[in-house]
Amino acid sequence: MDPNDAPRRPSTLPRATMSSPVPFAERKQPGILCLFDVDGTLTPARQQVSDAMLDTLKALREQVVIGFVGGSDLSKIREQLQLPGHADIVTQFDYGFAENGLTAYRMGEQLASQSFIGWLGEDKYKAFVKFVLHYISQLDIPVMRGTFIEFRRGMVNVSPIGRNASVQERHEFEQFDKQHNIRSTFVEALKKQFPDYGLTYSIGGQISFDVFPAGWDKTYALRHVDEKGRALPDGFREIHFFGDKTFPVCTSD
Ligand code: M1P
Repeated sequence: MDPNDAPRRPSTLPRATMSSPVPFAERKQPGILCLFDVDGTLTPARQQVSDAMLDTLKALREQVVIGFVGGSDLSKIREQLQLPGHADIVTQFDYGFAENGLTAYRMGEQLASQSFIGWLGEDKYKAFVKFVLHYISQLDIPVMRGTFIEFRRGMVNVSPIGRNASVQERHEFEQFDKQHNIRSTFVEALKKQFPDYGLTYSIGGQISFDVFPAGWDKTYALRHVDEKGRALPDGFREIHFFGDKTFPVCTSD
């Protein structure tokens, strides 16, 4: 389903919250986990989910175990997936993975996680931030807004135009970037500057790229559901991922 096509129910209309889900082993098709990317998959980029999409997911949840895997932090994902009158998103989905799984929930309970800054260390991070801000200050792009670096638990998100860009400005930057390769050139400069940092750069959205330790991409979320091919702890025999952009990522080493 194209999330743009789905009709929107008025936000004031009260809706029943999700009743308690049946245990994983009692789903109609047990042993199957379906994970969904957020931007461009469950919702248009940075916009709200439709009622039609939530209804579809609710019906799917009767069949299989479902989860979302977003790159953004949980509060941003809530802005997109949480519609008025619905239960909290970490209970509407069996698994909720924000920041690629660095913030993780199973059936509404938070799971243990690591942090980007703990992994990289303050000194290396400071050198990285200084380089990024200097690089952006030298760019000549049509529009610049605010929040050029967003510090998240599991990654940093770098945006040449700034994360405060409006929806219209996002679309324009995306087109500009397609012509001028602003983000891919930026990533190459970072890889050259920090070859030994062990970082991965992922250009997944419209106006930014994510930076995280190698291996901390969306596959990180699988650490919470499966370990080295052995299905732990929930015994999944199939895990399906649905996403709009499934390109190889660029690693600095
Ligand atoms: O889900 C893809 C990306 O979506 C957003 O990117 P942008 O703001 O550039 O459209 C960000 O949340 C990013 O972290 C995420 O990877």
